[in-house]
Amino acid sequence: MRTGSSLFPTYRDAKEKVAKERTSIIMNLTTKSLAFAALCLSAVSLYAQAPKLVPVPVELPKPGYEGTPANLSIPNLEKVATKERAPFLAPAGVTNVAKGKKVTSTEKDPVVGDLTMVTDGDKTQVDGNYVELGPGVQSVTIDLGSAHEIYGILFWHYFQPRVYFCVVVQTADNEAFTKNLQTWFNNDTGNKAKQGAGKNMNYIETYEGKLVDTKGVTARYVRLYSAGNNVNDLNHYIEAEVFGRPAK
Ligand SMILES: [Ca+2]
Repeated sequence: MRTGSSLFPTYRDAKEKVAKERTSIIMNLTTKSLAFAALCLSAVSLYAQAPKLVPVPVELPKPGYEGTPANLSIPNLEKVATKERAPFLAPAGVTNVAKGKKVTSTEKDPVVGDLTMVTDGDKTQVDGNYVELGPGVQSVTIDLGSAHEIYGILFWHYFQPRVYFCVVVQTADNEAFTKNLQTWFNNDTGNKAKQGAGKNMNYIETYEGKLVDTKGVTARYVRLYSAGNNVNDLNHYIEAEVFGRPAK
């Protein structure tokens, strides 16, 4: 049997239930807001931790003899870029750490120029401003003197629009290239340099040089291979730059 006194508690219960539900919704929303705020804060802190990237200080030489030779019939050849290369980004403070560093080579006695020309900072695109290495597979090795974080390797073989073959770019921790050996570019599809068959494309030399991304790898040594070019069997280097900073 229902009485007035039992109706009132039912109404009160209903009111309390609504109030509880409201509180629960508010609590739930507050929890969600707090979670969202925490997420925002962690995103901000992640952003704060991420290194600020800036263009590396590439100083391009004045163009030498540019243009595409008409008789260039080379397989796996990259199209000539129609505009300048985009800025290459790396953490602030990254510079050319190869300048003035010691260079060794499979060519012990270059006929033209000498090995110091690879890192002397002079990349003027003129005849004679290069070291010439003998025919066939040859390499140059740059010793940075200590471990560096390396973001990019930029190099010029020649001042005319030639194609150099079997271009391989490597980094390693030791001079024998047995510790932490990593290959960053390899267009030696026939494995002539015995560094493994590469999948990158042949490219035409320009005043912008070839820039290879090395993703901030830590290494002390940089090695560049080539095996002749489309004009003759010789190898040349105008300059090689290594954009990095001392490893922590
Ligand atoms: Ca030079």
